[in-house]
Amino acid sequence: MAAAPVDTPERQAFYAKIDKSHLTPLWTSLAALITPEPKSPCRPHLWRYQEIRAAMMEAGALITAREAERRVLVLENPGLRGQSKITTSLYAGVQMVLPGETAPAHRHSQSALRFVLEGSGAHTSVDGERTMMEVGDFVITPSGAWHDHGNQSRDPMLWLDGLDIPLIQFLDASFIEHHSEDVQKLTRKDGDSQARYGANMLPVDAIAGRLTSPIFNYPYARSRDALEKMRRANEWDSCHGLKMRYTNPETGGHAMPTIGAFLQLLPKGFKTSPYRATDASVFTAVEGHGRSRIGETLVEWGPKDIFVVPSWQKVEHEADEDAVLFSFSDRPVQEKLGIWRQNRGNVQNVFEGS
Ligand code: GTQ
Repeated sequence: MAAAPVDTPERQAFYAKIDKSHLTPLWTSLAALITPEPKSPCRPHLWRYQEIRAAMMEAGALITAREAERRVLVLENPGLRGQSKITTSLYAGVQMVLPGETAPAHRHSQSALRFVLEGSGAHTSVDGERTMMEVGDFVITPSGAWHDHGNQSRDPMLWLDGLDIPLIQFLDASFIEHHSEDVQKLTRKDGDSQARYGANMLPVDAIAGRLTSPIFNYPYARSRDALEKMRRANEWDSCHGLKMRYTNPETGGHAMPTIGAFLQLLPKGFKTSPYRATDASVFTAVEGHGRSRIGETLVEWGPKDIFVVPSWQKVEHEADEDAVLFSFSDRPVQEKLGIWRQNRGNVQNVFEGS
């Protein structure tokens, strides 16, 4: 790598002079701008669910879902404090809706996912259809879709929110609109999108043009069952165990254009080979206990704990018992731009990538 040119009094005087014209030399910052490999301020970190939950219960006594609009505690990466980011491109938070509460209808440019952590039978409505949510369900809200959340069950409901807020902020493309009613009108029966798109069939004239999946709840029972059925017949991937991607049935692509989501099974005693990829990932355990080495950091996880693996840091997972991990990342964005890369095992980085 070329060394940065040295500073001389003449050069410094020149930099100071052109600074007034909003000009700056490239040669003093080139090495920091175009790095030989990803260098992120994003750090590995784990949040214990019990700690988040305790804080959330306190928040529940301080503010209603209606007043807050969304009663969420944001998971801020320790390397990115004050920016509402869990990775450089993605936002994550834990949201709580208490029995009887409504989080009022709005729509925005940002795409959102929910992964249910606790509770049963609260609902979210997306573009005129309601879905009941259970632990482990993966629920999406496309860019521009009206959505409101409600809880008519007896227990608090908590879920992990993942949004592309930092990405949309970076692009200066954010819009939000508030509905005239707190609760949008339902125009479709519960289960309608599942019936039309979730049976390995499509409406006859379906056009594969939509960027977001028309299915907006991927129930845990079905995803888990798929992993269970595959476990004996399929070979374990040395880096991932058994890992599946949530898809848009119209295209076979990711469920959303900006956020990819995954569910993986790690059998008891399984230790994955080192793996790294350019998409930083947010993980939460659904079942089981284990640990992950992320670069130099070791995190011990159990159900509902949330942890983050920064871009290009080597990760190895180990499960003490059969474990299921949910994860999400900006992989669809990087794939579309042709910049996504991975290294499997101890293969060294080569420019050709994967
Ligand atoms: O549920 O619509 O965590 O708009 C952040 C922004 C959740 C939501 C968040 C949101 C939502």
